[in-house]
Order: sequence, then C-alpha cells, then structure tokens
Amino acid sequence: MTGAGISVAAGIPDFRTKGTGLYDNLEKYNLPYAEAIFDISYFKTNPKPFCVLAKEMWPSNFDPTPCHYFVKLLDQKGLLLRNYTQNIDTLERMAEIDNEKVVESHGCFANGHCISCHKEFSKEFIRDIIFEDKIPKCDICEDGLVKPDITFFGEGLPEKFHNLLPKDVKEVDLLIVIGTSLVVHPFASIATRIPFDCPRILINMEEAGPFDQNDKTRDVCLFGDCQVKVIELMKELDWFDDFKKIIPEDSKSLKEALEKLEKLKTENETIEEKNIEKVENESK
Ligand code: CNA
Repeated sequence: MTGAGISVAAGIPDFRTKGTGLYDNLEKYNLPYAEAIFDISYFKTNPKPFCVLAKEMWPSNFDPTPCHYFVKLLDQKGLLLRNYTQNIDTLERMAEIDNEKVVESHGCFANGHCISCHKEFSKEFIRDIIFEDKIPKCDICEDGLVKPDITFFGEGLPEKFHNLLPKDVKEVDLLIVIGTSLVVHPFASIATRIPFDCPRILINMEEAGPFDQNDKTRDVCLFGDCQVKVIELMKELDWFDDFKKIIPEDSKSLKEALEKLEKLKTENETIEEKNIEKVENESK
C-alpha cells in the first residue's frame, strides 16, 4: 500500500504533512473546507479550484522515486502480489511497474470523462484546456464538466480495486505500507482486512492507521524518510546492486536519499562516539 509520501521526493506535496502538505496551502482557492477541492459535489458547483490545482500537479515533470523502483524490484524478484496505490501522479507507470500488478485505487490523470454523459476524453484534451486556465467541458452535453479520472470524495473506487481486493487480501503474506496517513477509506481498511497472522511493515514519517509499534508479534514500524528507509532495507537484504540496475543513474531523488543516509550515518557515529566517551569518563 503506497500513498502521497512516496512521491514527495519527486517534488509533489502530499495532503496532510503540516506546513508543506496541500491542505495547509489552499488559502488562495477560497474553499469552504480543505477537502472541497477534491469533492465531487463542490466540483459540480465550482470546478475552478480543482482545475488550477490540477495544472500545478499535472504529471509531466516528475520522476519516480527510489520507493517506486523498490516496488518494481519486488516484482522483478517475484515477490509482488499487488501495489495498491492512492497516488494519482502515474509515477508507477513511469517506473514501468507491470500494470497488472498496480491498482491505482484513486484513479489517475491518464484519462478523463464527462461527469454527466460519461463520454471519454483524452489526457491531452483535458491538459490543453487546463493549461489555458479554462475549464474542460463536454462537446456532447455542452455543459457537462470533464474531469480526469481521479476519484473524488463522494465517488466510487475503480472496478479493478473491488475486483482484485477480495482475492488479494486472502493471498497476501506480508503487507508493506509506505508514505500514507491511512485515513482515507475504503483504501485504509485494506490494512485491517488482511488475515490477522499476516505481518505488516509501516514505513512512514509518523504513526498511521492501525499500526501498533508495541505489537512485536505483528507490526514493524520504520519511522523516518521512506526513501532512506527503503534503501537501508534493500542494503540489509543485499538487493542494492539489483536496485541500481533498474533506477536511472541520474535519479535526483536517489542522490538526495543517499546523501541523507550518509548524513544520518555520520550523526549516529558521532552520537556513538560521544556515548563511549561519556561512559569512559564516568568509569574513570
Ligand atoms: P496524506 O494524507 O497526505 O499522508 C501522507 C503521509 O506520508 C503522511 O503520514 C506523511 O507523514 C507521510 N510522508 C510524507 N513524506 C514522507 C517521507 N518523505 N517519508 C515518509 N513518510 C512521508 O496522503 P495519503 O496518500 O495518505 O492520502 C490519500 C490521498 C492523497 C489520496 O486520495 C491521493 O490521491 C492524494 N494525493 C496524492 C498525491 C500524488 O499522487 N502524489 C499527492 C497528494 C495527495
């Protein structure tokens, strides 16, 4: 299960991180409440805020991050049952993770439809209009609004989610959750629908959903930057050489994560040296 946190290193803000998350930066849209920007009832009355935001977030200049390539590596190793992502940025497609293995649970920008007559519109059609700061409208029912196929609050999840989930929750033997606050349902409930004896790993900046860091029988919580944590994990597993073969050499987010890792190592070594010094001084 992945969420907006794995794409932050690509330059796309998440929703709920204090200060940098989208919800803390919506003043300019004059919304009645933050979630309104992705609410289908609100969109029907005022589509402008979403269209302005969609222009800013439009997936074009963003590259997949180490977390995306970690998922791809899991697949290459024959270990990936499914990647349920909440992200709408299509970075899984850009990382070329097998499409069969990915469930874009909240849809994505790849296509769009008229919300009245459901006529399909291409991504390019919608993009061109949004980039001209206009609102995409249907050419058949004239007033029908056209929006990318991302799931708004008040809309159902894609069929693929409902078709695959019942089988997947029975088959899964390890759940890895990365970069999500696990507050949006029904997506978040996957973590509790899996069998009780299925171990779960949370890799996130903060606590999320049902994870219990004190439950050593089931949950493992790795708190911190998810890019750094997946690199540490792959190094522990001796997978890092395989990983380097699939991630582009010039990946900016990989370079940044490796720099952070190096810095953390130096800080930990300094703390350790100071602790040893302290113990030595105390025993004198
Ligand atoms: P969220 O509620 O904003 O939560 C993000 C979580 O990721 C938080 O718990 C953060 O602490 C954590 N996080 C942020 N950065 C990092 C990091 N570097 N390392 C580790 N953890 C980090 O977002 P969710 O995905 O949980 O919420 C679901 C919404 C967000 C979905 O409907 C998405 O469509 C929507 N969204 C998607 C994108 C995208 O596609 N990139 C961007 C923004 C929002």
